[in-house]
Amino acid sequence: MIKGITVVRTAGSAEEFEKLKSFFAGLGFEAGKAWQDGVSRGAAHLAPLGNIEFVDGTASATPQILVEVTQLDEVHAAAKKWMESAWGEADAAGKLSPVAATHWKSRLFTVEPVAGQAYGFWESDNVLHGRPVAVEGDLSAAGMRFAIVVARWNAVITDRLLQGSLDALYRSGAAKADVQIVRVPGAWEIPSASRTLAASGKVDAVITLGVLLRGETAHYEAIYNEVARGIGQSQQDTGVPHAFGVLTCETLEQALDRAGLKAGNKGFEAAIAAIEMVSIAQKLRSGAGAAEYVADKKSSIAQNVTDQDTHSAKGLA
Ligand code: DLZ
Repeated sequence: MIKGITVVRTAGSAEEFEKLKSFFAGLGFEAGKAWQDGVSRGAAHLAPLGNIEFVDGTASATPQILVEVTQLDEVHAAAKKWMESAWGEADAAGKLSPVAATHWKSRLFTVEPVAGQAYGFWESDNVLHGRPVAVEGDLSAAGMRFAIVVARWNAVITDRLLQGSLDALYRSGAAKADVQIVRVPGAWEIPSASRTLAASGKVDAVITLGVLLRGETAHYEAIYNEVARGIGQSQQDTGVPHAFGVLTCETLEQALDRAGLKAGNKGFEAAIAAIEMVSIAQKLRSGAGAAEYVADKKSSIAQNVTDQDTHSAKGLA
C-alpha cells in the first residue's frame, strides 16, 4: 500500500538548512519528524497531499517542486517578507517572481529561498480543484421505485406539486410502473402513510407533498411540527429516504408561487432530492462508495481529483 511521498532536498550548509526550515515554516508548512544520525540530520515539512506527475512533451519551465496553495497572494506576501529579511530588498527581488497567470488555468510564482533551490507556488483558477472526493448522488431514476404521498387538502396546490414531482421522476428515467401515488386527507396524515409505504420494502424513497397555510390553520405550529417530525422519524426508523415537499406558507398566493408559478415547483425539487438520496444510498451500500467515503472522512485528507487542468499543467508551462 502506498503511504506517501518524500522529496529529499539537501541543503548546501547548516545555515541553508536553517533557512529552508524557517522559510517553509513561515509559509505554513506543518513540521514533521526531525531526525539526526552520525552524519546528517533532516527536518520533514508536511503537506496534506502529494503526487508524482510525469510529463510528456515540452520541458517544464517551472521548478520541479510545486506547492499548491489557496490564497496565493497572501502566500506571496509572506514569501516576500521572508525573502527581504533574509536577502535584503534588492537581492530578494531577483529571487522572487511576481505572481503571474499560467496557460494552465492557474497563477504561479517562483521563489529561491536558498541558492539553487527554486520552488513554485501556485493556485488553480478552478475553485473546485483539489476538492475532497465525496460520494454524490446521480440524477438517473431508472430502476428506482418511488411512492408519492400527497395531501388532498389545498388540492389546487398539491396537484401542482404532484405534477412537478412526476415531471422530475419521469424526465429522470423512472418508469410509470415504479411510481406509486397515495392520496391522504391532509398533511396530518402524511407521516403515517409514508411510514407504511417505507416499511413495506417496496419503495426506495417516499416523496411527501402537502400545503399548510398559516392563516387558515388553527394550531398551525403544532400541526406543522408534528408533520415534520413524523416524516423525519419515518425516514430515520426505516432508513428509506423521505423527501420533504410540505409547503408552509402564510397565504394561498405564496403557496401557488412555490408550486410552479413564480418560485419553482417544490414538488419537482423534492423528487430530485429523492432521486439523489436513493442514488447516494445505493453507493454507500456498495462497497466501493462506502469505502471511499469512510476513507475520506477518516483521513480528512483531501484527495486530489485529477482533472483536466492538473493534467495539462506543470510540464507545459
Ligand atoms: C384541519 C386542517 C387545516 C385546518 N388546515 C390544513 C392545511 O392547511 N393543510 C393540510 O394539509 N391539512 C389541513 N387540515 C387537515 C389535517 O391535515 C387533517 O387532514 C385533518 O385534521 C384530519 O385528521
